[in-house]
Formats: sequence, structure tokens, C-alpha cells
Amino acid sequence: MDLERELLGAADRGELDLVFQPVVSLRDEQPVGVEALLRWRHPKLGTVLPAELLPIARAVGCAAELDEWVLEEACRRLSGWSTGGNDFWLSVNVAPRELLTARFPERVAEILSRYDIAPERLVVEVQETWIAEDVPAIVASLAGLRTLGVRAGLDDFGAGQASLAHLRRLPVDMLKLDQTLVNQRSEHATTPAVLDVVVSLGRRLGLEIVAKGLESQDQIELARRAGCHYGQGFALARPAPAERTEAYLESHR
Ligand code: G
Ligand code: G
Ligand code: MN
Ligand code: NA
Repeated sequence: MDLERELLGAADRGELDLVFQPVVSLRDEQPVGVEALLRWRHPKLGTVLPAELLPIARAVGCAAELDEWVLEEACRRLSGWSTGGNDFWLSVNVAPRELLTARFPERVAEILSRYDIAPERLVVEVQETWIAEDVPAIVASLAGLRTLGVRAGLDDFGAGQASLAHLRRLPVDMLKLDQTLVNQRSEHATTPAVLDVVVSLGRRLGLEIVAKGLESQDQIELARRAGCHYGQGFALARPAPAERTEAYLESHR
């Protein structure tokens, strides 16, 4: 099957979809934002997840278009929700290559203004494990977003070797901790001391800290005690389609 060719037409055929996963405050477990996650509803294969979809998108060169589709669709959905206020954020994942396409900050500004969304409500998440050699260009793009008021987050922070070097160079506002920092059962598990040190460092730099992949009450407690501001994970709320996300947000006002 020619998945590559099929992906190129998927958006036009209405097969692309988003699910949203709430991010909650670890103080009161009230939602503070949502992360948009891409799904491909393939007519024969069922749901294709990003782990399979994104490498195909990169191979056929449509990764940037895909991320732009996600940004626009996520903003469209957000603008239709009555979410308790202007602090409520939307985060989208952006591949470094998309960040590097010309005029990325301008295109973000254009979409935000089309849906009348305050730039402060958008968080652009960049996976730190994907950041390779072109750091100066990524720095420039993130700085452009920041000038707009858009926040930038480093995703999977603490998973790669280069975390500290990235932190010194990239203008970011938020750290999304790699799941292995809280998931003590994982084969890459670290001790709570590592989590404590990473969180302390982030807090001293004035960054907002999200613990993700929280799968149990113990992990929620661990993240809270370490000083993470926010949490995300199956134990708090699962990713859900737009309609169910709206209902969830209505019931948590
Ligand atoms: O959605 P899932 O539940 O499978 O996400 C798996 C990974 O895919 C996550 O690490 C996330 O960062 C990435 N991802 C999900 N949606 C998008 C997207 O729209 N664009 C990019 N670049 N990555 C995404
Ligand atoms: O971009 P990021 O890696 O943060 O994307 C979130 C990914 O993590 C998505 O694939 C989402 O489905 C997944 N996810 C969300 N909550 C949990 C969780 O509690 N445990 C695990 N294993 N995955 C999660
Ligand atoms: Mn993410
Ligand atoms: Na990730």
C-alpha cells in the first residue's frame, strides 16, 4: 500500500483529526490547558498514530504542512470553546524543521489573529531530542514567536544528552519533562533525586514545568512534591476528541 501517497491527500479527504489532552494544575488538578495531538483516521488501517505517521510525512516532505494543519485546526477548535478564561492555553507540537521554514512566526501570528486567539494562549512545543545542529536558526524562530507573545516549550526534556546545553541557548518558557523522570518503572528510570534537580533548575530559571506521562496517583504525588507546576497523563485525563474535550472543560469550570 502506498501510504506515502495517501498521506498527501489525507487532509483534503478529511481523514486528519485531532485529539486533545488536558494539562492540569498540580495544586488543584483543574485544567489549565490542552495539548493537541494528531491522528490519521485511515479508512482501512484505522487510526495511524504520530509515531508512524510523522516519519512518512518527513519522507514525503509534508511534515511542515501537517504541523500547520494541526495549528490551524487546533486554533479553530479552541476558538469555539468557552474555556474559563484567557489564561487557558493550547499547545501544539512542532517539528524543528517546521520551525525553520521561512516566516514561521508570521504564519503563526496570522492564524492566531484569524481565530482571535491571544498569542499568550499558544504554546509551541519543540521536542528537544530532535534538535540537531541548526540551533541558531531554531533560536531565531523561537525568539520571533516570543516577540509575538507565544510561549515555547521544550518537550521530552531530560531525555537527551544535550538538555543543559539546549536550556542555556534556547529561549523557552516551559519544560515538559520526559516521562522517564517520573515513571520509575521504566527501563530508563532515574531516581527521584534526578527529578528534583531538574525541577529545581527549571524553577530557578523561572520556567513553567509540566510533568507528563503521569499514570498513577503515586506519580502525580512525586511530580507535585518535586515542585512541578502542572501535570499531564492518563491518571489525570486521557486524550479525547474535540467534542468530549469541550464537555470535560465545561464540567471543570
Ligand atoms: O499523539 P501521541 O499520543 O501518539 O503522540 C506521540 C508523539 O507524537 C508525541 O511525542 C508528540 O510530540 C508527537 N506529535 C503528536 N502530534 C503531533 C503533531 O501534530 N506534530 C508533530 N510534529 N508531532 C506530534
Ligand atoms: O508531545 P508528547 O510526547 O508530550 O505527546 C504526548 C504523548 O504521550 C501522546 O502520545 C499521548 O498519547 C501520550 N500520553 C499521554 N499521557 C500518557 C501517559 O500517562 N502515559 C503514556 N505512556 N503516554 C501518555
Ligand atoms: Mn508534546
Ligand atoms: Na514528545
